[in-house]
Amino acid sequence: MVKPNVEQIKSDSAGLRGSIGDELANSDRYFSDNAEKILKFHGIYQQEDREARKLDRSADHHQFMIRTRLPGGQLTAAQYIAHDDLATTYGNGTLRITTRQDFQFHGVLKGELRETVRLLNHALVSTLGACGDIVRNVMACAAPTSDPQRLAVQDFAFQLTRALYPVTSAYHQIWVDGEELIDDHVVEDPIYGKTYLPRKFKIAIAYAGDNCVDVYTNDVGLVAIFDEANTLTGFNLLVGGGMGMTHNNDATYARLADEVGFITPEQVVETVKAVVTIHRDFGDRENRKHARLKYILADRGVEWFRDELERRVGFSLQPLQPMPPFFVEDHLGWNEQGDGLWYLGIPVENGRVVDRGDYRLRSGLRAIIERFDLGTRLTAQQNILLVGITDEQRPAVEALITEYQILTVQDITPVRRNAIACVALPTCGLALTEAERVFPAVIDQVEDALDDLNIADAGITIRMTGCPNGCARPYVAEIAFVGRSLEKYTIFLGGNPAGTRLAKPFLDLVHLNDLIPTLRPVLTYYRDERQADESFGDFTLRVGLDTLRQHLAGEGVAGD
Ligand code: SRM
Ligand code: SF4
Repeated sequence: MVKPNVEQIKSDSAGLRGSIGDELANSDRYFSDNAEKILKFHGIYQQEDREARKLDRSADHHQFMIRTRLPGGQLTAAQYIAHDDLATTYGNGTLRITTRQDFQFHGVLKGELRETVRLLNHALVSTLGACGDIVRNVMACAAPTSDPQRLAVQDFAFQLTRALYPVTSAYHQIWVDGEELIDDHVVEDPIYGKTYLPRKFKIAIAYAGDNCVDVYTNDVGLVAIFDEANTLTGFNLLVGGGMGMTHNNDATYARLADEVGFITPEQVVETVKAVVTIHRDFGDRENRKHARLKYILADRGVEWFRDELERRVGFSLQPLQPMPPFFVEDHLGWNEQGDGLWYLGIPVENGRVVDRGDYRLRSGLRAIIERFDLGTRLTAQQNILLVGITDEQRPAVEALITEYQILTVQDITPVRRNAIACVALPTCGLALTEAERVFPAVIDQVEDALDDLNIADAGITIRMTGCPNGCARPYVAEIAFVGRSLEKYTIFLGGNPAGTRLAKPFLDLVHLNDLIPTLRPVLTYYRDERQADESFGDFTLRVGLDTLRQHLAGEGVAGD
């Protein structure tokens, strides 16, 4: 059978309807290939529990992942509680904070999809556009602030979401109203047209100096620039970042966004819309592996891109404004909001909100949020911020943290604090190896090694993914373990703590059990030879990966 062509399926979908409505009504536990592709635009992925399938191939293991779309990672207390309720009723009893500040439910069955999405919408949470060839969740620094200039920056996450939201009545008809689908309602989307974008499109907004959203890894990055009086003057526009690549395919690669120019706050929405239309019009619709905006920048060059953008918006971009060096502020611990209130950033290992034994993170978060009616923010490092806490509430919040044995930032090492892993097995259909489930034990080993070497305070950024698609943005980490084949990983080294430099492949096909033993001599070398305040990533770059390889082979400086 000929594989369905995604472009044709999108075009035939009548404004993202496809056959979803009809197929929801049948008794199958899964959707057809064509419907599955359109379902993604509604924030829903058809998956299988790959472990259960391995154990019993005769049974049907279809289940669904639902991703909610939360601009800037912001949720009210009621929205958080709605997520938490649904994780129990229809999910697998956990909530997963994603690397783009969203929540995911796993393990939802087909017959439960409509009710889950309907209840989310009742809580004013949408899943439309969380996945698919469209603008995804717009990221922004999650830290609450009362500074109007900084609030204005965060508000662009909402303005851009609204401006780039798909125009379709299908979503409400299918999931919320449950009406019969009437094709007369089809309106062609003014930005996306009938075929939407050639591929996904990602936007992030950062404050100059704080790269907590990994701004250079996005299709569009906006870096807010303030003048000496702390007034927002505009944004440096970055275009063409992306992480996804395929092993053994040099035509695919991770790329950092180019710095294209400076725009005023009034020009932001129009400019980003125009960038989206350039992707729409020039993106590769033949080869999905070459369809991201980054390849347009790489193939045609930044000068071409700037000209095309200026032609579309009708004004010239200003020269890039100077920016202070980036660092990453993860917003964990107790912090002042500036309005007399506090926010508390709580680390969530790999974003999995779950109760495990005495560590009752999920129950504890719910208890705190419910009792004090606290808003929440999800961060791009997969952590959660509880916001709007008064001086008087602080002791009671801390008592609940202790009661539920929730780990705070004081309880974890710098290396665990900076660690991120993607979901991978058992739900991700593309995973070649484990990530989230094995990563805590890998970090245990790193902690032991750093402790032995007396450098326990080294907050090396380490990320792991189950395949090269890059969902935990591994290629900007100082150390990355990227799933390669059964239990084996490619090790990348050389990103920096600020997330503004790409790591390079160091060793290939290293077994999970050998990752840290293999790197231990490099860590020892780092301890012995690093310069004052030199990060691990900078050290690997200075020394060079070839020297480090020779070192490992016993040809260079003696190891441990
Ligand atoms: Fe991702 C596909 C999970 C952030 C690059 N990603 C997937 C799928 C949907 C697998 C699939 O297509 O069947 C994964 C679902 C796993 C599961 O069971 O839940 C998945 N991606 C995730 C999340 C949940 C990882 C996490 O641990 O948090 C993140 C959800 C973000 C969100 O809320 O929207 C997630 N994915 C990313 C990022 C990071 C980012 O956006 O900042 C990237 C790299 C940046 C980029 O896009 O270049 C990323 N995901 C990919 C790719 C490679 C795209 C490419 O250009 O090659 C795929 C595969 C694809 O699209 O074909 C992918
Ligand atoms: Fe799945 Fe690969 Fe993304 Fe991990 S990086 S969630 S394995 S697609």
